Amino acid sequence: MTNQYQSAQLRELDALHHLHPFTNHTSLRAGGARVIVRGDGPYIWDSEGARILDGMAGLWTCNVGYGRKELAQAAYDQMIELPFYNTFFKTTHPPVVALSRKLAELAPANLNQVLYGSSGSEANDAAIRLIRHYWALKGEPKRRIIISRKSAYHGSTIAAGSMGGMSHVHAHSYPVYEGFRHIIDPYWYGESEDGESPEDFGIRAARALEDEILAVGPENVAAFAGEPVQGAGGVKIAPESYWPEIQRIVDKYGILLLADEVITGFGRLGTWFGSQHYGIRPNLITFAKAATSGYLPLSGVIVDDKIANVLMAHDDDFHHGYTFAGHPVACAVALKNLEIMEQEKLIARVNEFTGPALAKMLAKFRDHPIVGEVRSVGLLGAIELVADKSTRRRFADPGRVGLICRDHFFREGFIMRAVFDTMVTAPPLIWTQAQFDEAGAVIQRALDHTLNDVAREIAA
Ligand code: PXG
Repeated sequence: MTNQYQSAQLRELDALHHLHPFTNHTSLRAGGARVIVRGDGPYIWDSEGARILDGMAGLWTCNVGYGRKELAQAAYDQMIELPFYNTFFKTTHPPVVALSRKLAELAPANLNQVLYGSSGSEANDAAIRLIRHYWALKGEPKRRIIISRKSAYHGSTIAAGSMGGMSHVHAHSYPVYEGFRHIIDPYWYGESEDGESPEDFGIRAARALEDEILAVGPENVAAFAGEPVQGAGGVKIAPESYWPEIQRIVDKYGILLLADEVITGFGRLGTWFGSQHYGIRPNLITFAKAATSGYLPLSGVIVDDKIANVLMAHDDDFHHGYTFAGHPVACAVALKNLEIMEQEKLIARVNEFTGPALAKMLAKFRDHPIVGEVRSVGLLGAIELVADKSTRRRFADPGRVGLICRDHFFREGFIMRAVFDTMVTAPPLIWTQAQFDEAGAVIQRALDHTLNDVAREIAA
């Protein structure tokens, strides 16, 4: 059915009828989209027959790789059994019960209840409402402010976009909702002062939370929200000192902690949740993407007993919910996906093999003339492109050189994302040494080509 059109026709019809997310439609219309037709393991294929190594796991999502027949079978079986029923009005079904039980087992000990959605944005909207509802039920309705960080990405709905810290998202179409504040992100390479160690900077970046709490009045603050590692913001990995200090401040003022694990959930940092990697004790965890490895949309917010108990003690509805919350087919696929991760020990493999292999592959580029820094944690990695290594001076017109580099990756049959001039990668958890070698060779050539393109701008 979907193969009824030829490549050129697909591109033309796509430009005529399809509005893409986060896309410059002028340039899309001029150049046309790349048509992806198939995936298998770590590779995808485009409509011209080119094989592409996917260094982004779809979009931080397809952790078990493409073409898993077991996931298709799980969806098929569930569709035959019960394709859909809602979970409103005191109904439930076996897949949602089994998945909730499983998530409670995998999440930190005191997080035991799951509220579902279909996207990360929805999960964060639900979390925002739950956080404010919790404080209202506790008799502290003034506690409405949620503090998050600059360059955070929490989704595209108006509330999740407001909680996010991306100014270009804020700039489009709506004023930021009131009740959100954004503090400095823990981005040592970009934000630290001359000679400031990562550990000192981590403490300073975390103390910005305390400053903000005091500035707005602790009695008005509901929660702090953060991604354990900022993903779309540029794989910004906080120094080791950061999260313990954030936790100390959260505890001191008794505010809630929301860990947005839409990217870091399900193994990416070598633990089921990134909070476990950093020893963070969140009250709420939002997840999406890799819960099903992207085979079907499913998201949710897992809440701790403290929040659940307050909800249960209140004899009224929480007026919130999505038709597809706990969709049976998505839940069945998520369960099978988690089973695959366990059977193939993919999380242990992040610690023992894939994570170290990524770090080793990136380390080779540390001395490249346009590379300012490489960094990684688990299976999240970044390469900073700079005009001057010694001063960390950026190229003029941020994002321009990142796109040049990304296009070289593309031409070489490799996908890595450009966040301005930071090249980021999030490989699936199934890469073998062969894929790390292939990626390493492509990155070397692409960096060399990029250097060639911008040679005149490089510091001698
Ligand atoms: N939180 C985080 C941490 C995310 O990374 C969302 C929430 C929103 O999820 P949904 O399912 O509503 O998209 C995300 C999504 C990119 C990119 O360019 C990243 C995301 C989405 C689209 C593009 O890196 N992350």
